[in-house]
Amino acid sequence: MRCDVITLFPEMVAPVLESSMLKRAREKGLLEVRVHNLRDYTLDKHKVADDVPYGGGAGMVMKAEPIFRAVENIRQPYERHGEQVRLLLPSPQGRPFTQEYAHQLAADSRPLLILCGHYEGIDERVRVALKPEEISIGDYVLTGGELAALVLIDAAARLISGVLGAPESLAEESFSEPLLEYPHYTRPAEVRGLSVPEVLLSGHHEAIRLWRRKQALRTTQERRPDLLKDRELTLEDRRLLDEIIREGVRYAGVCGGGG
Ligand code: 4GX
Repeated sequence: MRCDVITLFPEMVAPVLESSMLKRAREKGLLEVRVHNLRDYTLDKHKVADDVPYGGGAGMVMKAEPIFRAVENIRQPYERHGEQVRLLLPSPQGRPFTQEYAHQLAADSRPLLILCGHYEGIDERVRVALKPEEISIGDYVLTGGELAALVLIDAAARLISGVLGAPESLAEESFSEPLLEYPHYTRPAEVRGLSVPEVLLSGHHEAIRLWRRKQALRTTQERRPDLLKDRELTLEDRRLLDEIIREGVRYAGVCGGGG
């Protein structure tokens, strides 16, 4: 996966790419990300990349010309090799980002070029001329597109074969399925008087599989019933869900949390 990021704040992006799994993916050559400072594409001596909005009002708008120059300069070497780039623009007005969308980005052979808007946004003429694919990572407002760009890169990169340790951790994970995760435990067997469910220490693989399946179904039923609605259930899942319903609600769900 190849990715170029255009931003006025490269320092917001670079450290995340130099940590954890994304760092390792880059070291393995599975992920290539280059961060470009939009200021480098300005032409005036003060390197101005934003300006006040026509018509007045609060905030600043990113100027069109530096963005055009950045996109053209970054695209050029790819196009000389006969490659099209996929231009992405994180924005609350974009198409909602989902796990399926992440798969689609990961599977695309084209390099991704992510344009990060900051402040109030970008001059509308950039949208008109370059027709970027607008993506929203959720219905809330960020200070800029940088964190959203990192979300896109992170979610897509981990789907590339070889980025995660074991391939099965991808196959059985939530949202590919889509079920929420079952609870995880690691050593010691008791901490602060809290123990690990007996079945996980039993070594009975089938009993463990069923327990995990049931927990995943329980959490999904309680917190995200929308994920189970209109879904074909196997006989096994149906039976586990019946048990769960008979046992009653154990987790207060979103009502008891921040919601
Ligand atoms: N999911 N923001 C982008 C500035 C902006 C506005 C319009 C381009 C066009 C966001 C989100 C998000 C805040 C990033 C506004 N840039 N991005 N920024 N939610 O809130 O993706």
